[in-house]
Amino acid sequence: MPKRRSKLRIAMVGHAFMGRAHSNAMRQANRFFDLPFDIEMAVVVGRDADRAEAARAQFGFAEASIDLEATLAREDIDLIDVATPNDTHAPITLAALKAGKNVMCEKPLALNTREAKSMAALAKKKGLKVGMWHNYRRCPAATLAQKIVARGDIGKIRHVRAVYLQDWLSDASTPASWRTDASVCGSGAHGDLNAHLIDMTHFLTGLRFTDVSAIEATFIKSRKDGSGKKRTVDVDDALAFLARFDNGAIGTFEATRSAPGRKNYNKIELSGEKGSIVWNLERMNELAVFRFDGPADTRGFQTVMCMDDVHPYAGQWWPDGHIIGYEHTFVHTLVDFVLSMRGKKPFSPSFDDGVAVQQVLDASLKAAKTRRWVKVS
Ligand code: SOE
Repeated sequence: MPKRRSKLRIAMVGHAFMGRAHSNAMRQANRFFDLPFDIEMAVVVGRDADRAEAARAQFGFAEASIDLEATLAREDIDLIDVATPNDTHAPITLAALKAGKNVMCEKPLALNTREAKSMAALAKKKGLKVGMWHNYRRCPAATLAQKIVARGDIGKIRHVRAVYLQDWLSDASTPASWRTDASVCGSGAHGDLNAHLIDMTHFLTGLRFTDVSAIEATFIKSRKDGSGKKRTVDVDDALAFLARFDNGAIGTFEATRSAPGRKNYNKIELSGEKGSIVWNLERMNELAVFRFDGPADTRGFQTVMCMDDVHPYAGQWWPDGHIIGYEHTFVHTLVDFVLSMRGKKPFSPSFDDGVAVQQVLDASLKAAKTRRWVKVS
């Protein structure tokens, strides 16, 4: 008889792009990883009954609901997954924590540092398990990069060079959406894409940002929404910033949705005193590594394919070299979160990590608006 495991019942709020990615992770996690819980996709919560029902049927939840309050009041729900647009991360999370639920939340944690801190404080006060879906940390090659840096293989970090380039807002005919409305998303490419770069920098290097200076641009100042109504775009299309770190290193960061030809070009390069590392989501299973040791005449960047069983997560999937993709990074995130619910190992990114990202986002947005260097508090 197989050992019976306890159930972990999840209610997912929101069912668009991220809901699809998260629910796929919920379906795959037990099939590929040995977990202390059987994940049960209990409820998907939405705002519209027909759409929530369609998501239930397609994603495989047992029930659909448009009543968040009633869902939070249910005793049989263990974890609330927040997969909604940014302005609802804080209210949904705070309500879930008040109801005694564990929470996984999409990035960025909140619209601003104040909101993010209130979420982190309540989670601590309630002693509940919380985490964030910064999924790129858990690409095997990115996780390996963190190990390489922590081992000291490239020495003390001197430079962080990071870009996140997309092109879907290049064209003025692309409609307005919640992603171009500051009251819903907080900021544009900055909060959406620089949030990933900032989190990845924290994860890979352990460094903290001290000061930032920034420029931003909104190239297309109004767009029509789905019904043809003209909407002002009050967020950045692009925001670039310079940073100083607590160890004396310097960094450059650029996020844009107006870089024709760049689809999801999320690239980070670290230069240390002994070597360098480059990772790019568009070649997500490879890591470029350079080190000054070894014979000088064959020295150069080496491309490591991070898909052997010696690499993080890879051995749980397919035989060596049988590559994985974007969706697997969400599976890894969920797996580590679920493991952390039983074990002693804390899960990161935590809400404190989300606050740290938000502080850099807020400081660099302020730097762009005031055209001054701003200290990261
Ligand atoms: C859209 O720009 C988006 O889907 C982001 O919201 C994600 O966080 C990023 O991973 C890819 O691009």
